Amino acid sequence: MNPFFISTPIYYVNAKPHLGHAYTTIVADSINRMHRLQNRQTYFLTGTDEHGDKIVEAAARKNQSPETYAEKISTLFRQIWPLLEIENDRFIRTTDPEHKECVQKILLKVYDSGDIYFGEYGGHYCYGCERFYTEKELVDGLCPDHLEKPKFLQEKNYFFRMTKYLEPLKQHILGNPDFIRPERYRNEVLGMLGDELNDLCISRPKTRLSWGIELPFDHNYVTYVWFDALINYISALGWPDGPDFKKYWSGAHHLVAKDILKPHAVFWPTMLMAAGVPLYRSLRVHGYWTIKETKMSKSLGNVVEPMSMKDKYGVSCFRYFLLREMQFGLDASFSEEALVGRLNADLANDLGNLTNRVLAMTHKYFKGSVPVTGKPQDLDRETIELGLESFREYVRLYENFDFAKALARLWVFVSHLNKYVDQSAPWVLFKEGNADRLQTVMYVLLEGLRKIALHLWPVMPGASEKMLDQLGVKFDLESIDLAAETSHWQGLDAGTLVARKSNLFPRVDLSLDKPEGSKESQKRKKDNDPLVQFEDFQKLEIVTGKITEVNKVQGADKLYKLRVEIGDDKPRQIVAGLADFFAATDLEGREVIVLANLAPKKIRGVMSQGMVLAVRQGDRMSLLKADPGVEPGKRIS
Ligand code: ME8
Repeated sequence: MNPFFISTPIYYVNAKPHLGHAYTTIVADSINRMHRLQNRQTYFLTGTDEHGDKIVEAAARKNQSPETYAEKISTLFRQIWPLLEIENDRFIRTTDPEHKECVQKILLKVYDSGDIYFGEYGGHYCYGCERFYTEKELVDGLCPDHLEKPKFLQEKNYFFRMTKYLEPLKQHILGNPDFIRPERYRNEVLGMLGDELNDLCISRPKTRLSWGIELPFDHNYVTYVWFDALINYISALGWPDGPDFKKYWSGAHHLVAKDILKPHAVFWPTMLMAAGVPLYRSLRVHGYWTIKETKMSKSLGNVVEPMSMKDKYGVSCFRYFLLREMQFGLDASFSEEALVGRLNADLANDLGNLTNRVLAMTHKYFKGSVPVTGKPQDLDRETIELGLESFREYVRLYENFDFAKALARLWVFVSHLNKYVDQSAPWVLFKEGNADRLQTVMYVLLEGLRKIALHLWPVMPGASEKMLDQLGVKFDLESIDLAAETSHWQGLDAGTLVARKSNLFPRVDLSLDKPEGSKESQKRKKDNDPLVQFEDFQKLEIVTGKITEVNKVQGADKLYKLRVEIGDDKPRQIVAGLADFFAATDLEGREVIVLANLAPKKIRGVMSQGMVLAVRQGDRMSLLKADPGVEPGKRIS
């Protein structure tokens, strides 16, 4: 069996980890564990991307050097992953000396072969994405991801002859259907290759940016951040001669979200071709976690903190929800209600109750000891067959990155076992003294639970190991034979002692779970109180602003799309119902008051990031503003 290599993107260190980063890293951990469970040799790589404009800007905002800032945020990522039961083999940083050396080696190789040349280029540069956009890629003149107007830059730079490799790349994609998955992203990339793509600008003059890896052939330039970052996937393995590179690279799978499809599906494979390195095996692309239909992202400020979810609901439940809720490849919406819904239905009700009932019956009928199985009847045989088939399908779907479908398939069996308890009614068998049948039924149930717990290890390792422990089994990775587990119904030894009960997945009630008088119930009371507490008011970020641009929103007569400066370097785009009251020219240059931390929302397809405060009297609208001379960005207190 080929060794398995899985990587996540290396995350920018311009902000702390959020749920989107946690999702990708949990998926990587979980698919890696599925391979570990089958005793394959595996390598799981994650890390941080630390060079570039973004990091310099974020560090400057905190009055820190890029080195200090990068170190601080990178440490946060490294500390959080183990708490989410993520077990990576290596955490790479683009500031690691071996990585820098590797990037320079590749640059020199490609330069020497004539695929890097010096030229002049002008283009629309988005600092958020750290890349140039063509006119065609912009939406209403803005970067589609950051909703900001890119800056037009013209300068002399080094270019990678990417266009030379586009046709070979297309042929590779056509000849290898699994190279980019799911299918929709493969088609998207084939579409990109049909468009006119240019050579890739791979340097930045040091006069503009010095926080990067110096070009080995020109000391006045540093490497473009993507050319630096993508190489982490092989520098971590010790390219070209390292034993890990030799062992793992042919089984390399990259995991990313759709935001960075192009760098991974076009830049990276063409870079590998130019450097004479074989291509990775497959690219697996997932969709976005959204909040109320808007992408969760640090630049929009609507992120969910993974640690608060873990602290509130437990790591197992959090991991289960992420893997069960998102259909891999499509967007999924995050809400605590949905998380609690899954926790209660799937974990507390279906699996938790079943485990509790079976453990309690084992104690009642057999003093807690696993019975010897009797002769199976039709109902037992059907159950066993369905179970084995469910486990096989589950593993197949899981290995295909279809996590939600895999878990749904496993839960068909969990639900079946719940029915099986009712149909075979062990309490009646006990009353009737039907010992042989009772032993068979209880063995089918206990062995079913053991197999379920084992198969859940990639999803929730901690809970899986505890559940096995409750069934009297010590989890031992080395001794597991998953192929055997899915072909026969044996494993639990008769006489094994099981726990009295299992409370792994307690129910959660979002509204009534906290008793009267508790801190939480007092908070609930406060939340319903019509009077606003001071700390609630403090949450509102109300600031002075200035309207700098006004445009109509297509198909909505009452709405304007405003560009509002609020002091920081990022102007806001706000959709406001002001068109009935003001001509566009009346609004341009007006000073206003803005609620700046309103959750971003799409209005008529246009993203709105705040609210302009106004007073309406009859058919007159008046805009609030501060006294003359107050600059944009001052907070109202
Ligand atoms: O792009 N939903 O780093 P980054 C799902 N440094 N996943 C999300 C997400 C969301 N709302 N938001 C972020 C970079 N992610 C580069 C990568 S790789 C050589 C260099 C996850 O910090 C997802 O995996 O912006 C996405 O691709 C990644 O974070 C982007 O992380």
